[in-house]
Amino acid sequence: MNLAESIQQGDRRALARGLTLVENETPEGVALLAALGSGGTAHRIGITGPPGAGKSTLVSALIAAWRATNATVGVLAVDPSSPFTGGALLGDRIRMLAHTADEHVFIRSLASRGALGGLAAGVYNAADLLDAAGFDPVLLETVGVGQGEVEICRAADTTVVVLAPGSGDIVQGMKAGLLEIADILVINQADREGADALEAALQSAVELRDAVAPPIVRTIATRGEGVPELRALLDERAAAGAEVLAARRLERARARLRAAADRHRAEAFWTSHGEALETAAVEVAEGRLSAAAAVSRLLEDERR
Ligand SMILES: Nc1nc2c(ncn2[C@@H]2O[C@H](COP(=O)(O)OP(=O)(O)OP(=O)(O)O)[C@@H](O)[C@H]2O)c(=O)[nH]1
Ligand SMILES: [Mg+2]
Repeated sequence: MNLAESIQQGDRRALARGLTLVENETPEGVALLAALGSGGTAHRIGITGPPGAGKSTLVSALIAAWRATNATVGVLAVDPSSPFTGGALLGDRIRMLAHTADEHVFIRSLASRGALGGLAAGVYNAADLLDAAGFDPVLLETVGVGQGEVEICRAADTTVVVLAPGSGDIVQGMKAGLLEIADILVINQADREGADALEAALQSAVELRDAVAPPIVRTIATRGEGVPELRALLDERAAAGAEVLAARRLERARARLRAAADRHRAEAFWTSHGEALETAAVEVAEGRLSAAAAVSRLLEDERR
């Protein structure tokens, strides 16, 4: 049996191997995705928000809710390389361990390799593979602190932004552009002081958006409270949102093609002009040439 067939049979070791291949965009990975067909039917849900908001706890509670109705759930947790969140990973693993014995749940941590374009492509491919392997929904957990994470959320059909009272989350969230990308806003840790204030702040912030204001849901992930409501909103979107999701998918396909073409072009460029870069770098370092002029020259060389 080949790898694609093993994955279709539900072989988890084969799936893990396949994920490594597609994540790194190896030729075998490309062939594997082609052999499996594109999938494209799973609801891809991005869960993002500031560090410690309770994303992993919420993901775990959502898994339990979906498992109760026999859904098969895939999770991609994008490990942040940032040192102040790195410590939470072990906790994540332990929390999620509750589900790892379940053959209808597949959880994978994707390492952040620094290069954002590359990481985003790896996440898209991994989501494709889980989708093609029959997981639905596919969840993507990322820490929403910067543009890179926002980028990864484009891999999702639906983006859930998780905030918690206090700790200036709202300000942080706005800075990272989180409110603009939210399809659903979650106020987690609603048992803590400041939930009302956060909700009021969110209400007035989302009213300023051009688009339809996203629903706001309160949860206490540790106790599973509010999770059925959140799940209902997600299922509703998956069921009724064919047009919404189609538009999102088209946007995603465009972004992926663009990124792939950019990478391809850049690679071809540096393969043929690598030496010219070195020469120009020396001139820029010695102050004989501005960086902008160096770039113009490299591009001109390419046209010849
Ligand atoms: N009081 C309270 N604590 C919560 C709630 N949800 C999560 N927590 C706690 O908040 C802490 C952080 O939760 P995580 O689920 O690890 O948060 P996270 O957003 O995944 O964190 P990072 O992955 O590090 O960004 C943990 O100690 C949780 O037990 C909640 O609803 N109420
Ligand atoms: Mg987490």
